[in-house]
Amino acid sequence: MQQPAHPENCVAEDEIQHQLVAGLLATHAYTSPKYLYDVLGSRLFAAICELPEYYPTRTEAAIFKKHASQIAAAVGRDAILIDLGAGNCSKAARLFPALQPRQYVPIDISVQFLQESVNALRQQFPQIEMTCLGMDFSAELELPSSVAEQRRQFFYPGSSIGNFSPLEALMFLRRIRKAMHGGDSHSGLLIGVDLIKDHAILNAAYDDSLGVTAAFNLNLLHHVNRLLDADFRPSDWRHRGFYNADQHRIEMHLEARDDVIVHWQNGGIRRFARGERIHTESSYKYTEQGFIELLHQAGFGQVQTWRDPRKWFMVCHAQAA
Ligand code: AVI
Repeated sequence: MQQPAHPENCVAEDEIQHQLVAGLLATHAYTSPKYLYDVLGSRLFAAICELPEYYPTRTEAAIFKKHASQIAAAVGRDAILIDLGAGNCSKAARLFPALQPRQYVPIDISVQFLQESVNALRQQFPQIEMTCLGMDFSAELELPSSVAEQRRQFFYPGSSIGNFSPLEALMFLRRIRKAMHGGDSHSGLLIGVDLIKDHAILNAAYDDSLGVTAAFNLNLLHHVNRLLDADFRPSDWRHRGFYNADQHRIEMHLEARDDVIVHWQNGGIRRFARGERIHTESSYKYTEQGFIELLHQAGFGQVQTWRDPRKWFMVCHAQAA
């Protein structure tokens, strides 16, 4: 399962608590989207990907399937395929027959989980060398010498780039570009990007009729309770998920159903008035041109794009400039 990485992953426990408290005490309270992904949160996200309203996963998969040979031509044979946030490695594995990489380098926070996923893949694709790396790639992308420097092709599907602000996204893309070193013309990035579209479609994708996204958002409170020894009650809060057209982003919030007082360790306390919100996630949407411009700013050159017939989602391949 692919999870979005966030710059704050992997920090020490007291740093996590400090960051969480700072967000909860801010005038406009917020939490990092990484707190959506405890064990239950990850399962709920997998369920979201199956929802009729949540189009990105299905649409991206259809683009990869339909344009596999063109995408493979852009990536080139014998690549070192570096999968950022690989999870169970399933998205990359579906591309192996078309891409035929020389080496596959899945990267994720938990190397143990990666090893388990890769063990099965090794049997299926014995000709591909597989090197698992456990690291927080959103904070740094220094790859070990076991990853060849030529023909590095980074893979970042799922529109996870949207969970960064545009400035964070630019910095992240620059880090990827830097990890291509001089950038031979065989180095590149294959990335999935969600596009701006009819607001009703966007709103439904993040506020589905079964309430799975609501459960995913509310579950963050259980996670925060464990991390901070806090006393949030999910029943005091309601899910809000909507498109903010001025900011080009989906916003997810938790909104207090009534006046609520929350306590946490060491005497921490926050009073929320009825209707007050905690901002839990943003998911930025791009235009094709806007994202290509961001890639150029980050130091990428030739860009190729593939979209679905409804133009809801885009897969891009960008070469190192
Ligand atoms: C992981 N990420 C790309 C998802 C998104 O669409 O921004 C997370 C998500 N949040 C609510 N639904 C899905």
